[in-house]
Amino acid sequence: MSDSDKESKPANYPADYQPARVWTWEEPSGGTWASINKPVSGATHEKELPVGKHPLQLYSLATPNGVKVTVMLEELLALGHTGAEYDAYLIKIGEGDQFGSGFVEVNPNSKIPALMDHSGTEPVRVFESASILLYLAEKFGEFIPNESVARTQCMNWLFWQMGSAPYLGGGFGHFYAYAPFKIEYCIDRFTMEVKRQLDVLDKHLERNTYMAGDMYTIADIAIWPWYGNLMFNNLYDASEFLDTASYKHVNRWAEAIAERPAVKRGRRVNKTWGEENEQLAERHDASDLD
Ligand SMILES: N[C@@H](CCC(=O)N[C@@H](CS)C(=O)NCC(=O)O)C(=O)O
Repeated sequence: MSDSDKESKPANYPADYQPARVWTWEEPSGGTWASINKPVSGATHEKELPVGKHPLQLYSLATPNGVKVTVMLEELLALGHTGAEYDAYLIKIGEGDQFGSGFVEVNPNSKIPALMDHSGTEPVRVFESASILLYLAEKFGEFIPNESVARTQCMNWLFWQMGSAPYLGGGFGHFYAYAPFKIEYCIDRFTMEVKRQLDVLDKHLERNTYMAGDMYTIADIAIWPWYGNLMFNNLYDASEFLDTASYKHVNRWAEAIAERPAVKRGRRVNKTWGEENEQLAERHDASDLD
């Protein structure tokens, strides 16, 4: 690093690292997820997935991406769609279950949530949480507007979530909560972006009851587990740091959704941490949530 480079860098900038010409994987990074991160895809071990009695088989964990799907299924069941009955099996991502051969066959990207629909003549695999929400919304004709303009607004916010949440989770959450040491440059960069996103949501929710207007849709179901949970200090213990109380319209929306009985049920499924009465490792019957 030249003297002029050093002068332009903040005092706490890690000055001694220069990337090699070609990156090689020499050792785990040391962060919270170091033991499961690797630069190749595919199965690491043979492991069949269990299959229960219901048409829909979910393989997941109650992270925000997982909760999107269990909330959607509970909402569909609440409307009386018995075809949305499901078995929810636990995928322990901290222990590498997502790299088992059976899971990789359902989702080659090795990330929860993953869904198998056995209701038709051929089983259908569905992965990526927004794809699962859209699949279920279309299959049951619920939580998605029929009219083209309203449907497009719903899609805008559904895709907004998929593009934005990685900055909140993989960016802000990683460097604020999981990295082995605090790097001001990274925390500043992603805090700025997350606060900008919260401001986008706050301004939108000042004028709209839900993300796509008056109707509660898969856009809300996708956004709430991330940005709603942030309002309740359920993610990264970061509410104070991000001053989430100041986003009052996001708080109003988050609280209204949290009161929905299906949301209360869905957020418990595949949860193995927190208060004991909030946990349900696997769900195979509606009565499991009584
Ligand atoms: N874009 C994907 C992201 C899914 C995702 O990142 N899942 C995380 C848990 S929230 C996971 O399975 N991580 C395991 C790993 O990265 O090995 C989706 O929305 O479904």
